[in-house]
Amino acid sequence: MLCRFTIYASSVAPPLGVGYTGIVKPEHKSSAINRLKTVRGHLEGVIRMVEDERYCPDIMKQVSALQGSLEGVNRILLQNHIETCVLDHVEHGRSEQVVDELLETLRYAPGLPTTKGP
Ligand SMILES: [Cu+2]
Repeated sequence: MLCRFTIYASSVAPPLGVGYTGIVKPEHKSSAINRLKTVRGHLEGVIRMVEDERYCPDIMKQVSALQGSLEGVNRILLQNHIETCVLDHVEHGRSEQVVDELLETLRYAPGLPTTKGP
């Protein structure tokens, strides 16, 4: 796997994500894109529902389905991130930073534990 760090003009290591383009496994990329395109089509339908003044709970049900679909995209991205970027950062001696970033990233993945208490 190629490291995709770009050259950073400093002797100080940049924050994670700065100068880093990310690494996307082809299967995760196609899965995320396909799901996002499905969401886009679904969203157009929900917009039409609002324009047509459909029954509110019916619209809310569709919005909830969209949220679930988007959370699925985030799960794919999280899996990809762990399998690629996180391992890459660990290999480059940035374990402590990547753990902090990962705990922050988990906030975007509902249903998974976070560092925040109840
Ligand atoms: Cu990543």
